[in-house]
Amino acid sequence: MLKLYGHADSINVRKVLWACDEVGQDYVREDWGGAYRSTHEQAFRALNPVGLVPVIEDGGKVLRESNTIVRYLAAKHRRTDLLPDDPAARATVELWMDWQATEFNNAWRGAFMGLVRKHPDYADPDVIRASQREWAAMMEVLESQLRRTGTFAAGPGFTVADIPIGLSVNRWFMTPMERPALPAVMTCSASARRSARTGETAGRDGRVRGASTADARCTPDLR
Ligand SMILES: N[C@@H](CCC(=O)N[C@@H](CS)C(=O)NCC(=O)O)C(=O)O
Repeated sequence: MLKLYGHADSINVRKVLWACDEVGQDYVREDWGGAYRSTHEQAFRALNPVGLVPVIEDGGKVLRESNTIVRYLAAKHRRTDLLPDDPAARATVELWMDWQATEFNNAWRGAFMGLVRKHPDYADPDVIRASQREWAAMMEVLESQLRRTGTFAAGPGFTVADIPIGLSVNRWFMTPMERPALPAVMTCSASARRSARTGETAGRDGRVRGASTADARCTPDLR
């Protein structure tokens, strides 16, 4: 059984929960990080010297980095619809995941930490405003891409790229701030939310999705 280390309030842990659901991977999860067991504990550092969640242990293999874990799960379950074999198609999926992990993720940190988590290190209104501007610019990039593809980040079908990007978009809508109108993002996420609620996009193997995973996909990500 795959073991997932990390608390479910973490966006990066939620990526793994969502991916497990997509591929029908059973797992057990332990709360680490955040308000739970400290990732400074030696037991955790032995698994991940970087000290961040999520970490998984699967068949004796230990892996860290949420996007890597998401790709691992798709590959392990031979879900070439989620992560294509064709090098060019695969690279397109990966480039959107890399963009999420680097540019997109870094843009929203100041606004999210300041406005939602109320973290004292991000209390400066100038830092928050600068982050909001960068975040909006990244959302414009996504808006243009979604206009081109119709619905999903890397093309016409759902792929693993939509997991990190979908969760980041969730934060955009849930953060209390002014937002420019982004019609394609709005339409795509509305239909994704509807699908997630009725279980249309996941559980293709007929598996009933657990409440924890539905939570990972649908609830306001504001803790
Ligand atoms: N690049 C890493 C980032 C992981 C990360 O930043 N994790 C945060 C939670 S979202 C963390 O472990 N923070 C320390 C803690 O929660 O104690 C990944 O994608 O897995």
